[in-house]
Amino acid sequence: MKTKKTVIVMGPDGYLGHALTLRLLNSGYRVIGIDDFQRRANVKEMESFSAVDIQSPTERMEIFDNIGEFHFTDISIHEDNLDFLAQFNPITAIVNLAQQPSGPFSHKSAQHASETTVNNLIGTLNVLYYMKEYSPDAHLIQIGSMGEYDHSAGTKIPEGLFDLVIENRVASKAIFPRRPGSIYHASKVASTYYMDAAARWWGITSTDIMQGVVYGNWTPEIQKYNCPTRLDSDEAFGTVVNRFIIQSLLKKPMTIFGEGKQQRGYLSLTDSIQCLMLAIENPPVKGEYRTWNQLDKTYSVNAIAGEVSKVFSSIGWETSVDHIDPPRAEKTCHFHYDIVTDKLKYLGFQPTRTIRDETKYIIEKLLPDIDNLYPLINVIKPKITWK
Ligand code: USQ
Repeated sequence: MKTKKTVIVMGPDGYLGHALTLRLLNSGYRVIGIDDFQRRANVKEMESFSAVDIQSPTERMEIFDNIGEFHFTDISIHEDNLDFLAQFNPITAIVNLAQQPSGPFSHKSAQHASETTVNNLIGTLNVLYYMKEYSPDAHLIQIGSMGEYDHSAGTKIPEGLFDLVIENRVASKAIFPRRPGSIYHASKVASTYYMDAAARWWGITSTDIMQGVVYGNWTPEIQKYNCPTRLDSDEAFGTVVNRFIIQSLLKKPMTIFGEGKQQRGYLSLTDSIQCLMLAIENPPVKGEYRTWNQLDKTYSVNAIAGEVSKVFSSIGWETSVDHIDPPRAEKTCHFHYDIVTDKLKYLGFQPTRTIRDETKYIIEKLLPDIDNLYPLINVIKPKITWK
């Protein structure tokens, strides 16, 4: 019998981790999950909840077990020893999604800043040391962020590495300059340097993904197994498209920060998982630190509000917008935003779902029980600021 390939998913209870676990199990991989359920606790701390009902951890495990081979351990990657993972060697890939993913949450207080830093950085270091000692042939895949770069730099942004030219001399490939927009993004920048160093020092193979903002809730496996991933809409864990959909369902104006002309790269949930699978199935050369930019299209926040409102108009539902004082330290005017995304194109990435597709899907899913959403009115207005 052919042995199944093994992938360690760190964070299988999170927004991306849950959807990735379903896809891997459905594709015949053996999946080893590690999670401390921090995302559930942090959303509770924001006095919020997932707009889409999600199963309990136990129910999710049962579903995973029924699809394929899934092993789970309830530990924190930044606090606990990972040596036990060696029993699952040979490991094809380790996907580290066990990270605190929110800029606003990291700016809630000094304690949140420090917890985000410890969680994300010590987590990455622990994984790298584990790999060095026990699984040197595995491939680490880590979600970095497009926000590691200066969004408003005004230059074309290459895929992480570029030819640095100073006084007509070309340096060997340099990491493109970083200028993180939050404490959270700064933790991602530091992880980038650790991963690059681990390739040079210990020959660790890795892919560091500079991902844009993810939206939506649909994947074919979520539909097939009726096992949704979470959909947050609070200021910390709700990304902008998802927030605008919920705000419009609640008949509240979409909260555009400032002028709303700031651009970002966006991609749907299922397309983010498609890219992660491409990373797993196409590892870099052994010992290489690889990095790429992961997004489908760039939009301004105003354009996103436009996309969401078009879908609502098509069902006769009125929407509105409110330009509010920007809570973050970011430019909200127009700037040149040009991101190279050649590597994923080369691997065959084909975006499949648009903002309109996901808006339509979420409306259909949530409309029948819309009354359940009303408490989310309390988490619309941003309270955390960078100031
Ligand atoms: N925005 C609004 N109104 C809102 C919420 C957000 O105008 O109610 C704007 C923000 O100012 C920003 C854009 O929408 O310009 C995106 O914000 P977001 O909250 O959807 O996403 P962000 O904080 O940038 O972070 C998300 C993920 C993070 C990931 C990042 C990729 O939470 O994990 O790293 O997207 S990127 O934005 O490219 O850095």
